[in-house]
Amino acid sequence: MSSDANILTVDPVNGTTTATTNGHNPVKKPLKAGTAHPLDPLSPKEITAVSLALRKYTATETDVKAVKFINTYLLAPAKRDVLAFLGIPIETGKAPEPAPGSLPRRAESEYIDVLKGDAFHAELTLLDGEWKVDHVEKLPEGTQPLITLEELCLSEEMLRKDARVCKLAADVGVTPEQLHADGWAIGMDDRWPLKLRVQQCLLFARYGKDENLYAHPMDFIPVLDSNTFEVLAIDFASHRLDKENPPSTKPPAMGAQLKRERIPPPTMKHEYLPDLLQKDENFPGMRKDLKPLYVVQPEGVSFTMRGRELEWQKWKMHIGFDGREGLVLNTVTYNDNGVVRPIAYKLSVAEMVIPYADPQFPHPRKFAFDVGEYGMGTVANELSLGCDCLGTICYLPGCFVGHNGQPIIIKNAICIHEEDAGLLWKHTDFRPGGRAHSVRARKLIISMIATVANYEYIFYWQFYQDGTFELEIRLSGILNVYVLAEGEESSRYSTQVAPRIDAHFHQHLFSLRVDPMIDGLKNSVMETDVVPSEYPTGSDENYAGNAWTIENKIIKTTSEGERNWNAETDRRWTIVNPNRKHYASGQPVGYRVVTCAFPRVLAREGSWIRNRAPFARSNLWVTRYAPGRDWPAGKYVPQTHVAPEDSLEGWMKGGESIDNEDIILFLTVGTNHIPRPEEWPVMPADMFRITFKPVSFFDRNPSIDVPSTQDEKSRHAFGTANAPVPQTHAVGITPEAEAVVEATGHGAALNGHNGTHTSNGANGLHPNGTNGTNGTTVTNGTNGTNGGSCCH
Ligand SMILES: [Cu+2]
Repeated sequence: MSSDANILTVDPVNGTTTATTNGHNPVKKPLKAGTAHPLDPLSPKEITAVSLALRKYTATETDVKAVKFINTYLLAPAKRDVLAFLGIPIETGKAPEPAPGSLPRRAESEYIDVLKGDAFHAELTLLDGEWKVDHVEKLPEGTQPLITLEELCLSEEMLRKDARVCKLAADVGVTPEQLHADGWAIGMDDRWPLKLRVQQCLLFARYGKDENLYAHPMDFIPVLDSNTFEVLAIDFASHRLDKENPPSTKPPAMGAQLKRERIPPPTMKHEYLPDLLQKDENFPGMRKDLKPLYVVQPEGVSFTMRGRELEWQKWKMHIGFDGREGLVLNTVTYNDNGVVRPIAYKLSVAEMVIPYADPQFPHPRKFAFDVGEYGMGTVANELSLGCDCLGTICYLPGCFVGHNGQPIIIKNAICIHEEDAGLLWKHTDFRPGGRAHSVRARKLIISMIATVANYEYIFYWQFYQDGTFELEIRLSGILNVYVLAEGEESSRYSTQVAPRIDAHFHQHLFSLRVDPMIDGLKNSVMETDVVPSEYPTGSDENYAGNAWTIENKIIKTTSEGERNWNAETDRRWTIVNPNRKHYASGQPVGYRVVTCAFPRVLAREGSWIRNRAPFARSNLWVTRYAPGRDWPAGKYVPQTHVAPEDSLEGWMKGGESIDNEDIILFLTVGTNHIPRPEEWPVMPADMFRITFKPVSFFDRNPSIDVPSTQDEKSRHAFGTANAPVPQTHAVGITPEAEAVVEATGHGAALNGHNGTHTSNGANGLHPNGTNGTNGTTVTNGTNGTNGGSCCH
């Protein structure tokens, strides 16, 4: 931990915020204890109380004998009530609606009768300090709420006790203790009635403590009942050594056995933990040439927290959390010189699906919905100070319900901190004597990391001083792999990343739900194509042929609300408020979606994946907001065969107006992942961003008022302004090598140290010469930023 660490923490039970220096001495009392925001997630105490109320209800009103709780979460008050309660106007410039005296505190819960397998949904209200059950609904047969982390973990334990599984493992030299299972949703498999709650278990062997078990994939995949943990089937993928008789990709009938040889797991180790790596005699050792790099904020952070409400650089928002979506942002507003301007009511990753490409049974069952099947919040990491985020950190807790009804608390589920973000803007007047001015950017990052079995998803919501905000998603962790037999080659659908370790191609398709309120609730979406002029070269309208322009189109109804990106026309979408126009551009105020991360599902029409995840077929969906329109693939996702009517496709029907209405957007973003050997045994993070940029929203550059301050801690790397050193240092040349360079004179000749290099010329006319930053006497021009402030 840095000695300068100044830590803000939130009491995971009461939600109060405290600040400490060095993690020990309180320097500030809670900003406001137990600050009540109507979208605050259920506290651990509330989750306990809800469970208790439901236990009482089932004991007295029903014949259910034993339940396991699956998910308990806030049932949010109506949108307009929340805005009125918070004093946020539903139209910029107008007074907020009259605040309700109080808002009901309500909760939803799903639980399962473990004896009969029935699933229930309940709604409760807090009345006079006590949770009352409003109603309980038995869900239609076959409806399965989230698969829980506990169910996934229990699968491993139960498989080790199954004689058939142990025998199959022993046949390839794996003991029960070495057997490890990653529980997955079943995806699709018609061999069992939907009422059974089923999971498939991808198996791996682990031969030593903490070692990388994914290096030892096993060849069989048991299917389990998640309530009774009975092993229902054991599936094998065929292997392709017999090229004359390639196996069918059709799933086998129940009980059918494939004619195939067993494949023992590869035993070669592929470690990533340093202590285990060091045991490998071929490992050259950890790098030793990295010097410390600290992120230090000696005066503390520039943001304030009031409960879970954050304010930073004119931005204000509420940071929510639930077991299903994990990190969510609510009621995002921007204070534009005293005018509170609503931007978004809610921002969240509402769904995602990871379809794998290999058609050979049982691999097509791999298309996990990591939000709707597992819950991104339930697998959120306990973040570690000085490791996951650097600098001065505020953590927020997350909480969800366990099978027993008790809360499971992640103390540091969400990290909030600031980072330098490079240059915000700069201009140099290139004329002799002209001034240079540079302003550095700061970003505020609100992050969460979720581990879904082998993968890590790292979510960064980032806010900037120029009114931009974005979601950056990083993908790390370990590739999902299957075993190859000796001599078996990868198929067309995978990469052999290490001997006999086959990583299937797959997609990561996220559904980003945006509930906008750009200067108010009434918004539209404008589609813009960038196109060449329709007038030919040589024509009166376009003689030189240079003309190009934009074509704007407002998406009017849900019939045209399903849109796709077009790289050729550099298509972009802007969420606009048609009721407010920019004073100069005449365009409606808006926020534009900027990203190239627009893959679409590659599975064919009629595929299992497309039927269950229609959202993945298109990049943008715009529909009307209505309470409950939260889950693009449906509220209950596990074991669906098609997305239910109450999901995104259903909400697009009827041709409702989405122009100047309260709308929501679902953006399908992500990556096509073709595994590389360099992503083995652990993936360097892949990354993409979805950026929301103000367009005609602010009168001018809203960051014009960001001060330019010279960082007092910045230093010359290898000398001082008065004692310049050869730039050979800057490229990491060792002193010994440098001596050689100087002796030959090449260093001086190459880098202009002698003042003769033209690009660093002393006449001050070359742009590089006019604004040098290294403070040396010769290599700078006449008006550089050297040695002074960033502003001259
Ligand atoms: Cu991937």
